Amino acid sequence: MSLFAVSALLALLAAAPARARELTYELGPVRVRGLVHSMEGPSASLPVASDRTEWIRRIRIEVRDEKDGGRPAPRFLCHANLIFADGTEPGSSRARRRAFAVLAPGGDDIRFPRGYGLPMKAGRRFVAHFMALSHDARADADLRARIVLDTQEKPLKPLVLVVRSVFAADAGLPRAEPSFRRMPDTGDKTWMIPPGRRTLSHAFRFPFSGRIHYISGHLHRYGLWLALVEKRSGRVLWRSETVRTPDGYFSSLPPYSGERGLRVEADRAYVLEAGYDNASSSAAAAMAQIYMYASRGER
Ligand SMILES: [Cu+2]
Repeated sequence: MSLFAVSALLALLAAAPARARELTYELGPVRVRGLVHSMEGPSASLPVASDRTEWIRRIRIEVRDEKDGGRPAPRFLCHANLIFADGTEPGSSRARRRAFAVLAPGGDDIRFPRGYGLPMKAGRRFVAHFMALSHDARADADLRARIVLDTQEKPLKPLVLVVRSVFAADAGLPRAEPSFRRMPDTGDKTWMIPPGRRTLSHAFRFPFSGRIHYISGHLHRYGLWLALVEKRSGRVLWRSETVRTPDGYFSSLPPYSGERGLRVEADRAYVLEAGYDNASSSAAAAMAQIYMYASRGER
């Protein structure tokens, strides 16, 4: 082998391990006119299958308004999900569908800590889904969403998404209407919060022991904070205060990201807590959700 061949091979080996690439999914356009409530907006779905086994290191979404010269319009994001499809088409049986990544207002760019990622097996089918909303009665937008995945072939430690929500029953509040009449499985995750301050909570058991390496969350307008608490000891594992955007309509929750992670035990109870202060004089539709990306079995 010539010296040139050896150095070419070495260069190839140095480049080969990661084999990073960017995957882009274009969704839309969807049309938004006037007020559109959360979870009731127009949506777009795209069935996808990965052509190789790879690992997602970062997920982000860009929402643009074609009527506004293609300018970024993140205020129209309700949510975007990557959902394992397992043979079902968008809109058909939901029984085996499970989101493995969720992007929500203020949490539209997920970067996992070094060494961790979401596995995507070659040939596994999933759906990229985007839903719009509008807090603006004068809105008139044609929206396109671009979901971008940064991936690599070199294996990372796998993360599993665990989602938990405060339900209307937990909060002792009526569920939002007319939302969700057609989505009975998710219906009572949106409820009507009366004026004033209150703390809402939902107790749950973590489905496995391991470490949480990334947390994002979702609150509606008037949301103040979100926290993950160990029920018995009252120890706060994570708490994030909302940062209000200038328009005051949605607020972002700074995420948690850590290589060390937060230890969780399968046999232990945890509580999702959310603080709200409805400053208006009438009840408002609200939600509280946490998206925990955890590695199973890590001590
Ligand atoms: Cu919501």
